[in-house]
Amino acid sequence: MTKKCSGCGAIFQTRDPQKEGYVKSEFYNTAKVCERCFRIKNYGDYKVINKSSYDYKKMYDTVKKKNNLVLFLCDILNLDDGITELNSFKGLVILIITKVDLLPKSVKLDKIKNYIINNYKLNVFDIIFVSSMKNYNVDLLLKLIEKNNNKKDVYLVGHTNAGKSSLINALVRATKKVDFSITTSILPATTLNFIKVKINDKITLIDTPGVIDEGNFSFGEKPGVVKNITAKKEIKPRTYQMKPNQSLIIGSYARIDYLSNTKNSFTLYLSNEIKVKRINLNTNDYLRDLKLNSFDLKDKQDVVISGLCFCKITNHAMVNVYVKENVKVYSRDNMI
Ligand SMILES: Nc1nc2c(ncn2[C@@H]2O[C@H](COP(=O)(O)OP(=O)(O)OP(=O)(O)O)[C@@H](O)[C@H]2O)c(=O)[nH]1
Ligand SMILES: [Mg+2]
Repeated sequence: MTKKCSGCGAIFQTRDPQKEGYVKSEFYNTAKVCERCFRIKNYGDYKVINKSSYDYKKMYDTVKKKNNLVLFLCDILNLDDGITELNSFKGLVILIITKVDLLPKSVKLDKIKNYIINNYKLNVFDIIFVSSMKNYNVDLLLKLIEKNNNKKDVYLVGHTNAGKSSLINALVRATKKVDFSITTSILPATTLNFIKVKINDKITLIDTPGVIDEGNFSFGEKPGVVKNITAKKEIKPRTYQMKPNQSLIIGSYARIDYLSNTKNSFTLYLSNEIKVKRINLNTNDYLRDLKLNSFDLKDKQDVVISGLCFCKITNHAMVNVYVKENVKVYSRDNMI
């Protein structure tokens, strides 16, 4: 009989330590989790498993065709037009915006909800903001699932790292008062296969492997960089009164040059651990060898560097953003 890892969903195997689901043969009968999950949980030590995006897409496409209730998760810091993907699910969809504990408490979530409704044409039943870490709205979500679940199985989908496994763990804690844990981690592609978690006789939650976002700054990065750029606590926004010909240097990752000739206000939302420096644009070429993205922004727009930060800008601004190749950089109306 095949056995599955309760941490990542991979089928156990004893032949290849580099492949998913590996356990030493002496532990095959007793192990609950694979070696990789054991090491993530106990040592924070992560091994990347190379699974093709094709495999992930295939799993995702199976869920799209189902008539079940779907929870579509999106990290509040990675909100972009990728969420319109939820319109291609056949079942009833609830949009879950995760990790709201990372935004300053002063931010009005209703404003973001309106922002989402006004900017994206979404076919959703409801939009809920949650924090699995702080148990914010977890009970409310559970009630919503109970009320609207048409079949037993409820699927959680979304980009890798959106917080699907963490939310299942939080929902289990809320119902069964036990410390349950599917493996979660700061690095992408932690869950490798479907994982079924029975909540009660009427609800079974199904965790799915996240879709990999190749435009996210974390894609292909070393664990050290991912740890540095990922916000773990409430973000302290950093405001800079920008004068013409000034630049912001964001760690060793990106550079924003301000090219307009009036004063302006830039507020950066990013991990508190990233150092930011303001410099004179003309005397320093640091990071100018990275890919250039130019923007002519209207009043009250953000420039977003996917997975790294967003910069809220008050007035019309010409900016040049330098960041590594393949990272999605885009503008949007102020989200906050
Ligand atoms: N601050 C904060 N971090 C969270 C929250 N939920 C999840 N995270 C963190 O986000 C990272 C990814 O969480 P996971 O639950 O592994 O994400 P996932 O969607 O299951 O990812 P894959 O399995 O790779 O698809 C982990 O480091 C979590 O600790 C939250 O509510 N607040
Ligand atoms: Mg997961």
